[in-house]
Amino acid sequence: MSISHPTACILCPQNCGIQIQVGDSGQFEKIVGDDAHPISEGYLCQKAARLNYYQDQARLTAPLRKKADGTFEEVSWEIAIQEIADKLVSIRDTHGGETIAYAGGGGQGNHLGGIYATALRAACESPYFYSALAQEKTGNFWVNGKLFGRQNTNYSEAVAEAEYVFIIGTNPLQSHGIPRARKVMRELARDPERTLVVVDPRRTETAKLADVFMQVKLGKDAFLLAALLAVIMQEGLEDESFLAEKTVGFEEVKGHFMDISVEDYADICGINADMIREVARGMAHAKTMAIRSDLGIEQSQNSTLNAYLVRLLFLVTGNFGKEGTNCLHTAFLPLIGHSKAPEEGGITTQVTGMQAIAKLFPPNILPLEIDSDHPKRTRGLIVESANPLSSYADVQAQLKAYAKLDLMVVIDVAMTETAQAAHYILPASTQFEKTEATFFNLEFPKNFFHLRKPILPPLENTLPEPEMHHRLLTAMGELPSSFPVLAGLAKLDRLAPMLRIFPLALAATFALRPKWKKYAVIVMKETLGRALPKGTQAAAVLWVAAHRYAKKYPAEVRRTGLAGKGYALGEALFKKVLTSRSGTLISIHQFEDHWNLIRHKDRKVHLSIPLLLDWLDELPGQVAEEAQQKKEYPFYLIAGERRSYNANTILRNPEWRKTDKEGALKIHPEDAAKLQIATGDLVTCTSEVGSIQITAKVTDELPVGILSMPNGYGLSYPGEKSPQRLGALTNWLTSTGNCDPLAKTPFHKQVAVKLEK
Ligand SMILES: Nc1nc2c(c(=O)[nH]1)N[C@H]1C(S)=C(S)[C@@H](COP(=O)(O)OP(=O)(O)OC[C@H]3O[C@@H](n4cnc5c(=O)[nH]c(N)nc54)[C@H](O)[C@@H]3O)O[C@H]1N2
Ligand SMILES: Nc1nc2c(c(=O)[nH]1)N[C@H]1C(S)=C(S)[C@@H](COP(=O)(O)OP(=O)(O)OC[C@H]3O[C@@H](n4cnc5c(=O)[nH]c(N)nc54)[C@H](O)[C@@H]3O)O[C@H]1N2
Ligand code: SF4
Ligand SMILES: [Mo]
Repeated sequence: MSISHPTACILCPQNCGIQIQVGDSGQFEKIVGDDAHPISEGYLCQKAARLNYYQDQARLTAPLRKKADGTFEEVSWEIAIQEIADKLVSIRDTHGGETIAYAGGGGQGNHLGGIYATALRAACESPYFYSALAQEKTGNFWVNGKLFGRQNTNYSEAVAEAEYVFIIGTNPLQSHGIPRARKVMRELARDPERTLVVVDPRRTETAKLADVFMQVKLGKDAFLLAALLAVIMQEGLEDESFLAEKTVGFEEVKGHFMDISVEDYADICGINADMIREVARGMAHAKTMAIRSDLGIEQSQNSTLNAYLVRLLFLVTGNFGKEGTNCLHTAFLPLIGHSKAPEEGGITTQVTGMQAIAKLFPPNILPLEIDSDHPKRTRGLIVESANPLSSYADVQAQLKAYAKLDLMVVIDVAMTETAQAAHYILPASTQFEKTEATFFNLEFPKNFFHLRKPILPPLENTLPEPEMHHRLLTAMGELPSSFPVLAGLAKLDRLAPMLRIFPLALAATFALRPKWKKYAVIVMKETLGRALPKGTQAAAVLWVAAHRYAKKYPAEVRRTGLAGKGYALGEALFKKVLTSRSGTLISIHQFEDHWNLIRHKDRKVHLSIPLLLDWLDELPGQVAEEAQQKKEYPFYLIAGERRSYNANTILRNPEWRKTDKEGALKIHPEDAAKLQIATGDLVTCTSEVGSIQITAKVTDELPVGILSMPNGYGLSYPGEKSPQRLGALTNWLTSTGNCDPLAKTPFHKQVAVKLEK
């Protein structure tokens, strides 16, 4: 008999609630939307139905160790863990923890492993955490730090409610990015009282719904955004009372926009000046406006400046912290932190001197940190739940660098491109075989959290990541394998939580063993975690999260229907998170409290960022520079388009795709005619660093001179005779140097290439 289990889709950051009907032999029989999920409310896209290709994929079934001839041999967990631990200790004690780096920490559905990995990083004394977020969002985080006071302030966007919606560099009809995206976007498009503006160089599915489609020239968004702001300020359309009450520094900002020629900037970004004026006025006069942006302006020219200009647009028009606008939100467990600038003592990397932003380091510098003669070059690399050799820039540079590592460990569920390069591979249980959660709960005024329970037993010989991290710490001599006394007290504590036996015992333990404090997550998992319902051990960290959150936002937590004060409220929230199978609301905020989320002491937005205002002033110079660049690579490739059948590199079996099996390269009919290319032809696409073969598709959805291909294709998967590989890997073409000067986020949407039939 099959049973239906509530869980979540793990294919994009929306993590829609789903119900999976599991058959007797563990097969996924049916997947439907879960109406009880507090945010997705039963919504799904077509990808969720294909999750069986994740659960039933060719798995890693044993720890693997690389032999001298480059092939792998199976070893026991004991051997793998002890050898990895010994090597980590040896690198740390010989060269220093700064020569060890960690990359990954979770994908679209799994962030609990990354939390437990903080203990492993502490044991390695490694300050370097490379994250996929630092190849898209760190420019945003840096700007948020300046405007709102901390880099870990982040905002939501009320696309579902706003009267005027400005979508730039994102295609929610395919990539989602907001809850129930297709439904919300179609309702918005149908409503005659509301306006949808879409900015994209490509006529996307979302652009087709727009009231105003601004087909911007690739990478020229900064000119468009600056022109919109110039119209608003030159026509005096800014929200004066909002600016006076809630912000400082407007006069200084304004000075940089008053002399901008809207006509000139309109020419450069390829959009009619009248259209720019109409949209600027529309934004300023709308009762409520929300802006949603994503990779299209993050992974292209001027990305950190773009982040600033987008925020100025909603701030200058007063569309912030109110219903139907952009609002800061709280975090149950934060995805990111706040990093000090280097001049304030913030840490930097050894070889390239890169600063941390939001506690993260950018993948684009990783090959340079390894492939160097510097005495403190990176020598040990742990990759967990990420696939850099397909998702980070410049595969060749990475391959060359990884070959120089003294130790490379990959933790994954499948034999990935990156795992192939490792010395050791550790097989993880899938996200349906363990307790998991993401920290992508980024909503305001209602915020939620979804703890997912395992719905299948773990595949034999695989382990959840928290268990691997504990075993590594034990083998490194940092922690015992169990904590019987504290675990016993944790069991008692669960019988009568209000006696606070566990927190007192935990504090006493750390007083006695101060060294264990930095491994607190593991200690909790092995004590409190063991007292939780079977299979939910890794939820132990949520106990801390629940208490912290309830202490910080008591009124907001109580509005969800929970009773109690202080510690009791924390316990109630923990219990609710632990027992709600479809996810639960954790807070309901009031708009007047929004301003407490600003982290500047004066609770105001600090509008002026001199470095970015200088960058803005220098924009026109870019045009002259580009004109001089040689035309060896006449096309710009958008290297990584979200389509119906891609989901980063989570699904490896190409059979999961119902359409677009080879991930076609889109090309404009004029360009195709010139090169005598027809749909279905195999073409060679070459950049400065590499070359791929890919199937062409002729379409006028792109402008002349621009090509587009999907991300997440070209992964190797075991076939009947040999590994099959359908489609091409974008990152053979991308280089590490083509990136934002400040955040080092790659310009994947703007790769110069040439094309041959
Ligand atoms: N189907 C699917 N959905 C996904 C994912 C997936 O792999 N597949 N991945 C998830 C992840 S990790 C992320 S980060 C999000 C990303 O979500 P999005 O950012 O929405 O996705 P993309 O398609 O990469 O890029 C968005 C748009 O930017 C446009 N663009 C390219 N260059 C420019 C430019 O210079 N200016 C402007 N204004 N636009 C430009 C592209 O044409 C594209 O329509 O999607 C998530 N959702
Ligand atoms: N050229 C180009 N490159 C891009 C992009 C682009 O648009 N263009 N997009 C970028 C973006 S926005 C992102 S977010 C990154 C994403 O790139 P990555 O961070 O590398 O993420 P995923 O592709 O999601 O890889 C997740 C890995 O986790 C593994 N996995 C799945 N479940 C588990 C589990 O439970 N435990 C463990 N240990 N492993 C598991 C999968 O097998 C897979 O190997 O790609 C980036 N790369
Ligand atoms: S891939 Fe589709 S179903 Fe899955 S979380 Fe994203 S929007 Fe929801
Ligand atoms: Mo992403």
